[in-house]
Amino acid sequence: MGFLLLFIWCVHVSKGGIYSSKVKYILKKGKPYLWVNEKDMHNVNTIIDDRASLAVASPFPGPLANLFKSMQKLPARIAITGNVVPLKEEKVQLVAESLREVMLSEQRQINEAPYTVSGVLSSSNLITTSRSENLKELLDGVEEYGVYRFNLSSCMFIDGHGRIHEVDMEAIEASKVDPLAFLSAKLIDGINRSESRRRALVLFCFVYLNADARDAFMLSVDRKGFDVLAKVPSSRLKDGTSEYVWKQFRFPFKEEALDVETFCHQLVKMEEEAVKKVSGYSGLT
Ligand SMILES: *[C@@H]1O[C@H](CO)[C@@H](O)[C@H](O)[C@H]1NC(C)=O
Ligand SMILES: CC(=O)N[C@H]1CO[C@H](CO)[C@@H](O)[C@@H]1O
Repeated sequence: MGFLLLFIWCVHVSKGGIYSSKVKYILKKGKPYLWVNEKDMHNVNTIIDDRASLAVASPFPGPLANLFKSMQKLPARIAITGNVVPLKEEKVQLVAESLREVMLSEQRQINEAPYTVSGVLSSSNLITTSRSENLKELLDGVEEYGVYRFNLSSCMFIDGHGRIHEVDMEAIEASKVDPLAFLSAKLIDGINRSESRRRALVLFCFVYLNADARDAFMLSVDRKGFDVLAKVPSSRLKDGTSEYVWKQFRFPFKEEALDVETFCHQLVKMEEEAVKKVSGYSGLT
Protein backbone atom coordinates (compact mmCIF):
# COMPACT_ATOMS: atom_id res chain seq x y z
CA MET A 1 0.00 0.00 0.00
CA GLY A 2 1.04 3.57 -0.47
CA PHE A 3 0.79 6.15 -3.16
CA LEU A 4 0.59 5.36 -6.78
CA LEU A 5 -0.12 7.07 -10.01
CA LEU A 6 -3.26 6.34 -11.88
CA PHE A 7 -3.42 6.78 -15.60
CA ILE A 8 -6.81 6.38 -17.14
CA TRP A 9 -7.15 6.47 -20.88
CA CYS A 10 -9.89 8.84 -21.68
CA VAL A 11 -11.64 9.94 -24.85
CA HIS A 12 -12.82 13.37 -23.92
CA VAL A 13 -9.73 14.98 -22.47
CA SER A 14 -8.57 17.70 -24.84
CA LYS A 15 -7.18 16.49 -28.17
CA GLY A 16 -6.81 12.82 -27.30
CA GLY A 17 -4.59 13.57 -24.32
CA ILE A 18 -4.15 11.23 -21.42
CA TYR A 19 -5.23 12.30 -17.98
CA SER A 20 -3.35 11.03 -14.97
CA SER A 21 -3.47 11.64 -11.24
CA LYS A 22 -2.14 10.25 -8.00
CA VAL A 23 -4.47 7.91 -6.14
CA LYS A 24 -4.32 5.80 -3.02
CA TYR A 25 -4.81 2.07 -3.04
CA ILE A 26 -4.68 -1.10 -1.04
CA LEU A 27 -4.19 -4.69 -2.10
CA LYS A 28 -6.79 -7.12 -0.82
CA LYS A 29 -6.39 -10.79 -1.78
CA GLY A 30 -4.03 -9.81 -4.61
CA LYS A 31 -6.48 -7.27 -6.03
CA PRO A 32 -5.91 -3.51 -6.02
CA TYR A 33 -8.66 -1.24 -4.71
CA LEU A 34 -8.42 2.46 -5.50
CA TRP A 35 -9.70 5.54 -3.74
CA VAL A 36 -10.33 8.31 -6.21
CA ASN A 37 -11.16 11.76 -4.89
CA GLU A 38 -14.70 12.77 -5.73
CA LYS A 39 -13.49 15.87 -7.56
CA ASP A 40 -11.05 13.88 -9.69
CA MET A 41 -11.83 13.80 -13.39
CA HIS A 42 -11.31 10.02 -13.39
CA ASN A 43 -14.76 9.60 -11.89
CA VAL A 44 -16.31 11.04 -15.03
CA ASN A 45 -13.86 9.40 -17.40
CA THR A 46 -14.51 5.92 -16.08
CA ILE A 47 -18.18 6.18 -16.90
CA ILE A 48 -17.29 6.81 -20.52
CA ASP A 49 -14.43 4.35 -20.72
CA ASP A 50 -13.47 1.99 -17.94
CA ARG A 51 -10.05 1.06 -19.30
CA ALA A 52 -7.25 2.11 -17.01
CA SER A 53 -3.59 1.75 -16.26
CA LEU A 54 -1.62 2.22 -13.09
CA ALA A 55 2.02 2.91 -12.42
CA VAL A 56 3.18 1.81 -8.98
CA ALA A 57 6.57 2.63 -7.51
CA SER A 58 7.69 1.68 -4.04
CA PRO A 59 7.58 4.65 -1.70
CA PHE A 60 10.83 6.48 -0.97
CA PRO A 61 11.70 9.86 0.51
CA GLY A 62 11.76 12.90 -1.77
CA PRO A 63 15.50 13.66 -1.80
CA LEU A 64 16.14 10.31 -3.50
CA ALA A 65 13.99 11.37 -6.44
CA ASN A 66 16.34 14.29 -7.07
CA LEU A 67 19.31 11.96 -6.95
CA PHE A 68 17.64 9.71 -9.53
CA LYS A 69 17.02 12.71 -11.74
CA SER A 70 20.72 13.62 -11.58
CA MET A 71 21.53 10.04 -12.63
CA GLN A 72 18.98 10.33 -15.44
CA LYS A 73 17.29 7.23 -14.11
CA LEU A 74 13.79 6.45 -12.94
CA PRO A 75 12.97 4.26 -9.99
CA ALA A 76 11.86 0.70 -10.77
CA ARG A 77 8.10 0.45 -11.06
CA ILE A 78 5.18 -1.75 -11.94
CA ALA A 79 2.76 -0.91 -14.74
CA ILE A 80 -0.60 -2.61 -14.82
CA THR A 81 -3.47 -2.33 -17.25
CA GLY A 82 -7.07 -3.41 -17.01
CA ASN A 83 -10.40 -1.82 -16.26
CA VAL A 84 -11.91 -0.24 -13.17
CA VAL A 85 -15.16 -1.36 -11.58
CA PRO A 86 -16.91 1.06 -9.19
CA LEU A 87 -17.83 -0.54 -5.86
CA LYS A 88 -21.32 -0.55 -4.41
CA GLU A 89 -21.85 0.97 -0.99
CA GLU A 90 -21.86 -2.34 0.98
CA LYS A 91 -18.66 -3.43 -0.73
CA VAL A 92 -17.05 -0.07 0.07
CA GLN A 93 -17.74 -0.73 3.76
CA LEU A 94 -16.04 -4.14 3.55
CA VAL A 95 -12.95 -2.73 1.89
CA ALA A 96 -12.82 0.12 4.40
CA GLU A 97 -13.05 -2.45 7.18
CA SER A 98 -9.99 -4.37 5.94
CA LEU A 99 -8.15 -1.08 5.55
CA ARG A 100 -8.91 -0.30 9.19
CA GLU A 101 -7.62 -3.71 10.30
CA VAL A 102 -4.37 -3.33 8.37
CA MET A 103 -3.81 0.12 9.85
CA LEU A 104 -4.41 -1.08 13.38
CA SER A 105 -1.97 -3.96 13.04
CA GLU A 106 0.68 -1.65 11.54
CA GLN A 107 0.23 0.89 14.30
CA ARG A 108 0.61 -1.89 16.85
CA GLN A 109 3.88 -2.98 15.22
CA ILE A 110 5.19 0.60 15.40
CA ASN A 111 4.12 1.09 19.02
CA GLU A 112 5.60 -2.20 20.16
CA ALA A 113 8.83 -1.77 18.21
CA PRO A 114 11.91 -2.59 20.28
CA TYR A 115 14.88 -0.29 20.71
CA THR A 116 16.72 -1.32 17.50
CA VAL A 117 13.72 -0.34 15.40
CA SER A 118 12.73 2.83 17.21
CA GLY A 119 16.40 3.88 17.02
CA VAL A 120 16.23 3.81 13.23
CA LEU A 121 12.77 5.31 13.02
CA SER A 122 13.46 8.13 15.45
CA SER A 123 16.01 9.74 13.13
CA SER A 124 13.38 9.79 10.41
CA ASN A 125 12.02 13.26 9.98
CA LEU A 126 9.21 12.72 7.51
CA ILE A 127 5.90 13.85 8.82
CA THR A 128 3.59 11.45 7.08
CA THR A 129 5.49 8.52 5.72
CA SER A 130 4.12 5.38 7.18
CA ARG A 131 1.50 3.85 4.98
CA SER A 132 -1.13 3.99 7.70
CA GLU A 133 -0.70 7.72 8.09
CA ASN A 134 -1.17 8.16 4.36
CA LEU A 135 -4.30 6.08 4.27
CA LYS A 136 -5.91 7.31 7.45
CA GLU A 137 -7.60 10.26 5.82
CA LEU A 138 -9.55 7.86 3.62
CA LEU A 139 -11.33 6.58 6.70
CA ASP A 140 -11.62 9.92 8.44
CA GLY A 141 -14.02 11.06 5.76
CA VAL A 142 -12.34 14.45 5.37
CA GLU A 143 -13.00 14.23 1.68
CA GLU A 144 -15.35 12.14 -0.42
CA TYR A 145 -13.89 9.31 -2.45
CA GLY A 146 -15.12 6.92 -5.09
CA VAL A 147 -13.82 3.39 -4.52
CA TYR A 148 -12.95 1.12 -7.43
CA ARG A 149 -11.71 -2.39 -7.87
CA PHE A 150 -8.98 -2.67 -10.45
CA ASN A 151 -9.55 -5.61 -12.76
CA LEU A 152 -6.08 -6.56 -14.04
CA SER A 153 -5.41 -7.75 -17.55
CA SER A 154 -1.65 -7.28 -17.83
CA CYS A 155 1.32 -6.43 -15.64
CA MET A 156 4.84 -5.29 -16.44
CA PHE A 157 7.87 -4.68 -14.30
CA ILE A 158 10.01 -1.77 -15.51
CA ASP A 159 13.49 -1.80 -14.03
CA GLY A 160 15.73 1.19 -13.30
CA HIS A 161 17.18 1.05 -16.81
CA GLY A 162 13.74 1.23 -18.37
CA ARG A 163 13.79 -2.41 -19.45
CA ILE A 164 10.35 -4.03 -19.48
CA HIS A 165 9.68 -7.49 -18.06
CA GLU A 166 6.31 -9.16 -18.39
CA VAL A 167 4.88 -10.48 -15.10
CA ASP A 168 2.82 -13.64 -15.02
CA MET A 169 -0.78 -13.03 -13.85
CA GLU A 170 -0.65 -16.10 -11.60
CA ALA A 171 2.45 -14.69 -9.90
CA ILE A 172 0.50 -11.51 -9.10
CA GLU A 173 -2.44 -13.34 -7.62
CA ALA A 174 -0.08 -15.40 -5.45
CA SER A 175 1.99 -12.40 -4.39
CA LYS A 176 1.95 -10.98 -0.91
CA VAL A 177 2.66 -7.46 0.24
CA ASP A 178 6.23 -7.19 1.50
CA PRO A 179 6.17 -7.14 5.31
CA LEU A 180 8.46 -4.09 5.36
CA ALA A 181 6.56 -2.05 2.78
CA PHE A 182 4.39 -0.20 5.25
CA LEU A 183 7.39 1.35 6.96
CA SER A 184 9.95 1.38 4.17
CA ALA A 185 9.96 5.14 3.51
CA LYS A 186 10.44 5.84 7.22
CA LEU A 187 13.22 3.25 7.50
CA ILE A 188 15.03 4.64 4.48
CA ASP A 189 14.75 8.20 5.74
CA GLY A 190 15.86 7.18 9.23
CA ILE A 191 18.96 5.49 7.83
CA ASN A 192 19.82 8.31 5.42
CA ARG A 193 19.58 10.92 8.12
CA SER A 194 22.01 9.14 10.38
CA GLU A 195 25.68 9.89 9.67
CA SER A 196 26.84 6.69 11.34
CA ARG A 197 24.38 4.48 9.47
CA ARG A 198 25.44 6.04 6.18
CA ARG A 199 29.08 5.42 7.07
CA ALA A 200 28.08 1.81 7.64
CA LEU A 201 26.60 1.68 4.10
CA VAL A 202 29.92 2.99 2.74
CA LEU A 203 31.63 0.26 4.72
CA PHE A 204 29.28 -2.41 3.31
CA CYS A 205 30.25 -1.34 -0.22
CA PHE A 206 33.91 -1.73 0.68
CA VAL A 207 33.75 -4.93 2.71
CA TYR A 208 31.13 -6.89 0.79
CA LEU A 209 31.53 -5.56 -2.76
CA ASN A 210 35.05 -4.19 -2.82
CA ALA A 211 33.69 -0.83 -3.98
CA ASP A 212 35.43 2.30 -2.79
CA ALA A 213 32.44 4.54 -2.09
CA ARG A 214 32.62 8.21 -1.07
CA ASP A 215 29.04 8.42 0.10
CA ALA A 216 26.03 6.13 0.19
CA PHE A 217 22.26 6.27 0.68
CA MET A 218 19.71 3.61 1.42
CA LEU A 219 17.45 3.34 -1.63
CA SER A 220 15.02 0.55 -0.91
CA VAL A 221 14.39 -2.14 1.67
CA ASP A 222 12.52 -5.42 1.43
CA ARG A 223 12.43 -8.77 3.18
CA LYS A 224 15.19 -10.18 0.98
CA GLY A 225 17.71 -7.37 1.42
CA PHE A 226 18.28 -3.77 0.46
CA ASP A 227 19.52 -1.51 -2.34
CA VAL A 228 22.07 1.23 -1.84
CA LEU A 229 23.01 4.18 -4.03
CA ALA A 230 26.74 4.77 -3.66
CA LYS A 231 29.09 7.36 -5.09
CA VAL A 232 31.98 5.40 -6.58
CA PRO A 233 34.94 6.29 -8.84
CA SER A 234 34.16 5.72 -12.51
CA SER A 235 37.52 6.56 -14.03
CA ARG A 236 40.84 8.01 -13.07
CA LEU A 237 41.61 11.39 -14.60
CA LYS A 238 45.03 12.43 -15.93
CA ASP A 239 45.88 14.43 -12.83
CA GLY A 240 45.45 11.33 -10.68
CA THR A 241 42.08 12.29 -9.22
CA SER A 242 38.95 10.26 -9.80
CA GLU A 243 35.60 11.05 -11.30
CA TYR A 244 32.65 9.84 -9.24
CA VAL A 245 29.31 8.47 -10.32
CA TRP A 246 26.25 7.24 -8.41
CA LYS A 247 25.70 3.52 -8.76
CA GLN A 248 23.11 1.13 -7.42
CA PHE A 249 24.19 -1.89 -5.34
CA ARG A 250 22.17 -4.77 -3.96
CA PHE A 251 22.84 -6.40 -0.59
CA PRO A 252 20.91 -9.65 -0.14
CA PHE A 253 20.21 -11.08 3.31
CA LYS A 254 21.23 -14.63 4.18
CA GLU A 255 17.82 -15.09 5.76
CA GLU A 256 14.60 -13.28 4.88
CA ALA A 257 13.53 -10.56 7.29
CA LEU A 258 9.85 -11.20 7.87
CA ASP A 259 9.30 -8.13 10.06
CA VAL A 260 10.79 -4.73 10.66
CA GLU A 261 12.51 -5.87 13.83
CA THR A 262 14.40 -8.66 12.05
CA PHE A 263 15.36 -6.23 9.30
CA CYS A 264 16.92 -3.81 11.78
CA HIS A 265 18.67 -6.66 13.57
CA GLN A 266 20.18 -7.94 10.32
CA LEU A 267 21.39 -4.45 9.51
CA VAL A 268 23.00 -3.97 12.91
CA LYS A 269 24.62 -7.41 12.64
CA MET A 270 26.04 -6.55 9.22
CA GLU A 271 27.41 -3.29 10.66
CA GLU A 272 29.18 -5.15 13.46
CA GLU A 273 30.54 -7.73 11.04
CA ALA A 274 31.80 -5.07 8.63
CA VAL A 275 33.51 -3.11 11.39
CA LYS A 276 35.17 -6.31 12.61
CA LYS A 277 36.41 -7.14 9.10
CA VAL A 278 37.79 -3.65 8.52
CA SER A 279 39.61 -3.53 11.83
CA GLY A 280 41.15 -6.85 10.79
CA TYR A 281 42.83 -5.28 7.75
CA SER A 282 46.26 -4.05 8.75
CA GLY A 283 47.55 -0.73 7.60
CA LEU A 284 44.11 0.63 6.75
CA THR A 285 43.53 4.17 7.85
C1 LIG B 1 -12.19 -8.15 -16.06
O1 LIG B 1 -11.30 -8.27 -17.16
C2 LIG B 1 -11.59 -9.33 -18.05
C3 LIG B 1 -10.54 -9.33 -19.15
O2 LIG B 1 -9.29 -8.97 -18.70
C4 LIG B 1 -12.98 -9.18 -18.64
O3 LIG B 1 -13.27 -10.29 -19.43
C5 LIG B 1 -14.00 -9.06 -17.51
O4 LIG B 1 -15.28 -8.79 -18.05
C6 LIG B 1 -13.62 -7.94 -16.56
N1 LIG B 1 -14.55 -7.88 -15.43
C7 LIG B 1 -15.24 -6.79 -15.10
C8 LIG B 1 -16.14 -6.93 -13.90
O5 LIG B 1 -15.15 -5.74 -15.69
C1 LIG C 1 19.04 10.95 -0.87
C2 LIG C 1 18.50 11.23 0.48
O1 LIG C 1 17.50 10.71 0.92
N1 LIG C 1 19.17 12.10 1.16
C3 LIG C 1 18.82 12.52 2.47
C4 LIG C 1 19.41 11.58 3.51
O2 LIG C 1 19.39 12.20 4.77
C5 LIG C 1 20.02 13.49 4.82
C6 LIG C 1 20.02 13.95 6.25
O3 LIG C 1 21.19 13.55 6.86
C7 LIG C 1 19.27 14.46 3.95
O4 LIG C 1 19.87 15.74 4.01
C8 LIG C 1 19.34 13.95 2.55
O5 LIG C 1 18.57 14.79 1.73
